[in-house]
Amino acid sequence: MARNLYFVGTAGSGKSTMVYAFQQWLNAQGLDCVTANLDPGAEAIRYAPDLDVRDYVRLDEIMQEQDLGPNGAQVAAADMIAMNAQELAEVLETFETNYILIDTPGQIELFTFRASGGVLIDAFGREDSALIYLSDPALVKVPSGFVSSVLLSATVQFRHGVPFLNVLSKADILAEEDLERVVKWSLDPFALYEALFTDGTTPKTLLDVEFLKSMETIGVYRRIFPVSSDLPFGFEELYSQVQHTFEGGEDLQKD
Ligand SMILES: Nc1nc2c(ncn2[C@@H]2O[C@H](COP(=O)(O)OP(=O)(O)OP(=O)(O)O)[C@@H](O)[C@H]2O)c(=O)[nH]1
Ligand SMILES: [Mg+2]
Repeated sequence: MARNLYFVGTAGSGKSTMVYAFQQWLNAQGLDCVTANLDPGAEAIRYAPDLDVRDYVRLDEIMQEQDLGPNGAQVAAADMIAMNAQELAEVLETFETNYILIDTPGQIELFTFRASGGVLIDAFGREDSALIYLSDPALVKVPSGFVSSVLLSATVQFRHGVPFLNVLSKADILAEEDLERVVKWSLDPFALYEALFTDGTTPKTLLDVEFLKSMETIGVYRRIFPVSSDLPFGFEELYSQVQHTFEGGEDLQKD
């Protein structure tokens, strides 16, 4: 049974590039995988998707036919894709492979807040699924952004309820010391609390280390694994975390 890896993250966080780069990396290790594009609005993608939702639903056509703007059309498209979930699942079942790398729509709310995300996860096999959440360096390099990203990832975890990995995307654009700081924040809520305090932009009422610790307790505050699709680096660690996730269950992912 193939394992489904969903690449999820805010717009432009590097999902499509990571699907491409991770496929290259897996193939270079002699490991087989297929790719699936669930973004009907994708324009140029570097990998050649083995399953492409654009063959079923076209964003430009929906915009024209239903007289919608790009966001309204994305919402309509998400619902239409859900109607095709069974057919898409049957296509995926024809591949004999170990991993299916699944690229999700640009805006995270489409996959997270519309019903279609869960419908697709169910159709493709929920028990064989994991989410790879991409944190964007532009957001997480400052402490307030880091907390926002944790909260957003918690939203995704609550919504989908499948095993979860936290990746720092585009890690090559951060200076070494910034990278180390972000990783440290992901390991130590006290370090993050201190940084929030020093930064001074967070309202006092929100500065509460117990709040950060409680996110750690319930398991939504996770270690972040830096990955660069450009250089590339971090894929070996990502792959080993993916294996832990499936072999060791949820607990192994916590730090
Ligand atoms: N430096 C650097 N840039 C990257 C990396 N990965 C992606 N990018 C750049 O980030 C931008 C967005 O990348 P995409 O892969 O399209 O991101 P996405 O999340 O699929 O974007 P949408 O689907 O449009 O939301 C592009 O300009 C990429 O070249 C990386 O590892 N390093
Ligand atoms: Mg994309």
